[in-house]
Amino acid sequence: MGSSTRRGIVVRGRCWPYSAHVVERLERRRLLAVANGIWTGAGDGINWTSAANWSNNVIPGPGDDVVINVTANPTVIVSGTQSVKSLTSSETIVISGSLNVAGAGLVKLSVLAFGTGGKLDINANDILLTGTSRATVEGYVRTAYNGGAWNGASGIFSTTAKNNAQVTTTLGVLSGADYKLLNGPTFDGQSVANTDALVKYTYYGDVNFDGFTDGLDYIFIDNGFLSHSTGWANGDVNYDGFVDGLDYIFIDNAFLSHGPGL
Ligand SMILES: [Ca+2]
Ligand SMILES: [Ca+2]
Ligand SMILES: [Ca+2]
Repeated sequence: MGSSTRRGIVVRGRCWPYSAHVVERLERRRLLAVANGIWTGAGDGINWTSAANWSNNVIPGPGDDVVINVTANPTVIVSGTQSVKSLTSSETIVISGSLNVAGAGLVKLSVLAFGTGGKLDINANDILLTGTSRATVEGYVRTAYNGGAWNGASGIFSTTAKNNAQVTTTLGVLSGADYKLLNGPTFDGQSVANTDALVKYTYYGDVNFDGFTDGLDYIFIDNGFLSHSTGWANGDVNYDGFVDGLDYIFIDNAFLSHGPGL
């Protein structure tokens, strides 16, 4: 009932009836226009491996820019072997499997945690974490780095650094407060809060995160050595808790290589 009114589009004085088929095709095209990799949480709302949690009901792959940001504040569990192009999340992420960031671009995270054997491989990318402390993040890198072998049981990895035959690059960790003091308010184009933690793929010894290892870094490192300090900011670039001759071997090697800015 009520459908007797003729519906259509008036063109040149003639009313052309709608084609239900055309409308259906347009709607389908609109749905397909949503990219893969957008978290909807429409499945179980928690598991990365539940396709129904993702746009188009597709678990994202190495060509997809992943964005996890919903009104609810779920803890998203990553399991299995996953690879994405880029990763941005405002929600808590717990990695129990392995997650590889295959593309180029800043990884933006809030709270990051690892289950047993969980691995995040950022290759040559950087990370900005808004909900995880510098000390916790440094622990993740230390565990993965495992004295330079990059074969730790879990944590934040860089396969790019591992495969660097010159052993000039690694992952550095700074607090937002230290970074801002040295470089100003933005990191890879994103504004930084004092409580943020930053991870940078850079040269051994680039303790100020400007992408080079140079005399300015040596001022900080020498000071760290003389004051028996620790942490990346003070020159403990191999994360063993000391600034000592072993760090200087890595740092001098990177300094002498004069690689391009990172
Ligand atoms: Ca949320
Ligand atoms: Ca530097
Ligand atoms: Ca050290």
